[in-house]
Amino acid sequence: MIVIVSAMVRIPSPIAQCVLFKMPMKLSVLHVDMDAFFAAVEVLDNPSLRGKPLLVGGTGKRGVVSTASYEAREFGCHSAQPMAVALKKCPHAIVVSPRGERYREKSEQIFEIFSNYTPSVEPISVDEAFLDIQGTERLFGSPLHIGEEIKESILANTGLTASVGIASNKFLAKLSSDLEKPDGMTVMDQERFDHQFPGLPISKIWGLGKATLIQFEKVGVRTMGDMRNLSREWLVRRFGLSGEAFYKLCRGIDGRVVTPDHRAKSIGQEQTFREDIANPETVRHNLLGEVEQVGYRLRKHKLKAKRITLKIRYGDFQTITRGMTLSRPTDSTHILWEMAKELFDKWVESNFYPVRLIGATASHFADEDAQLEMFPDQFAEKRRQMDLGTDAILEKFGKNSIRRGASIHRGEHHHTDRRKNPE
Ligand code: TTP
Ligand code: MG
Repeated sequence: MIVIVSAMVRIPSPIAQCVLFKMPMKLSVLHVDMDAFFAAVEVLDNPSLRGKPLLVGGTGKRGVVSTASYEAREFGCHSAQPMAVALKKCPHAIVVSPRGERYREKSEQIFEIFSNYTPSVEPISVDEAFLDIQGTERLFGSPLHIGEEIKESILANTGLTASVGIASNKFLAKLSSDLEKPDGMTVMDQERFDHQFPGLPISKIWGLGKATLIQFEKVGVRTMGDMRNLSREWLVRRFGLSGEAFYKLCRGIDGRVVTPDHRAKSIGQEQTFREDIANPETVRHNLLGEVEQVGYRLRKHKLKAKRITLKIRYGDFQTITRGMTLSRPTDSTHILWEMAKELFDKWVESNFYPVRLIGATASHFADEDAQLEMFPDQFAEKRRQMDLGTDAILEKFGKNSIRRGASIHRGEHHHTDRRKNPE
């Protein structure tokens, strides 16, 4: 306890003063996250599964749970768990293979609905997005009204439920959408922020893993309110840049803005796991799904990227990136995955630690150099056809992803023109 006393904030910093003097919270960001997405789609298409413990995922030896229905979660099953472990916890669970194309179809319907409300939609994954709702009140009414309408529209058009969080920034909006899941609607207004936020466990901080939790527990910090008692200096000394982030987040401060794809300088996709993942295969499985999404979004926006970057966050919030630059821009999933896989495998070989978050980002958009087209890559057309085909039936984590991954792994169609530039 001595540690805490010595770390108490004595003079409020400018940020702490903002909090003390209560800057009004403008409800400008909406976060939507579908409930048990893959499982919910399966139930929709096969109503006899409703109310039953359901695991969607790979059934093979190294099968991984993509998601578990809420009924299966009661037995301790969850995403990114080896299927064998999940079945030990819930032997009577029904296992279903993922059907990526169906999830993509549903995902597109959902994103179509978002775009009716604002052009500023930032996709985070197939079933999740931030919406900037500033300036939409005149057209659509209060933030709460917009949130309710979006939920209703999703249900009416897709038959699925979503959880919505509305707040003054991305961090609070994402945290809020999770508070009343499933079918939740949470507005983090000033009153709720004052009353509920300080008591929330710090595990609600997006990306804060077990190792960091333990470090905080050791100094008696469990809640956001507890964390506020630690000085900025202490947090930075202990956690570096992450400490700076913690200092702000536990005060509900987050400066990140909603960045829609068409304004983005990069297109990325990331996955935060609910617990640290110690099995590299599981992480790789998720990474492949992300790269497929990134490729799909590049092609959708007619963009080609020259650089791919992996983001890896450990359980202690420490984040590293590994990047590679190509000599010519690409929108091919095959090439992006080859790069990503190489970066990933190199990192796994050198120092693998349990992972809390994995992300893939394509950046440095450029036009294809016309001159290079004079020497076409003989496999390019084949890859292009494959991408066009899979765009229609794109799988985030499903069977086709695994097949695609396996074929790439064996080095089929192996031809790339690239310059490596690991960071
Ligand atoms: P999530 O939104 O994280 O989870 P969820 O929608 O299944 O459940 P929740 O109600 O808690 O939001 O992920 C969306 C989908 O992405 C999920 O249905 C399956 C897939 N997925 C994976 O394939 N692997 C993973 O590790 C995670 C977390 C998700
Ligand atoms: Mg979800």
